[in-house]
Amino acid sequence: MGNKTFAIIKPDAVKNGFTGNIYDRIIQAGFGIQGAKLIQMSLAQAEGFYDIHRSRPFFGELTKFMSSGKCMVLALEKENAVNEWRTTIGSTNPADAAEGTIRKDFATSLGENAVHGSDSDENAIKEIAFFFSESELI
Ligand code: IDP
Ligand code: MG
Repeated sequence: MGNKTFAIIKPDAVKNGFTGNIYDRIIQAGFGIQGAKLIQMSLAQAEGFYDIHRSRPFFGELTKFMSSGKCMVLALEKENAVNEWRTTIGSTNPADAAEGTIRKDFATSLGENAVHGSDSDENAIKEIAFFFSESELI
C-alpha cells in the first residue's frame, strides 16, 4: 500500500468559496501536504488528465467543467493514502456520499462534485507527476 495520493479541489468548490474548508478537512484527516498549487487547466490538459474516461458519455462535460475555472491540485501523503482519501471524500455522486464526507458537505452535483481522488497507487504517482515537477514536491 502506497502513502501518496493526488487530489483536486475542483472549480465548483473553489468558486463556491470552499477551498479553505476543504484544505482544513485534509489537515484534520491527518494528511501531509507535499505539494499544493492553484491552477486553471486548459481544455487539452483536462482531456489529458481524464484520458481514461475519453470514451464515456460525460467526457465532454467533465473536461469543459474542469477547465472552466481555478482549481487547487494537491499531492497528499498518509499511510494507505489512496483509500484514506477516497473515504474522506465520499461517493462520486454526492447524493450517495456518507455523512461528514467532503462531497456530502461541499459538492454541487454528480459532475460538479467538489474534489478528485486517485483510484490506485499507480494512478496516484502518474497524476502527481502530471501536475507537479520534482522540485515542487516538498
Ligand atoms: P471519481 O471522481 O469518484 O473517481 P469517476 O467515475 O472516476 O469518479 O469519474 C470522474 C469524474 O467524472 C467524477 O468525479 C465526476 O466529476 C465526473 N462524472 C462521473 N460520472 C458522471 C456522470 O454520469 N455525469 C457527469 N459527470 C460524471
Ligand atoms: Mg476516478
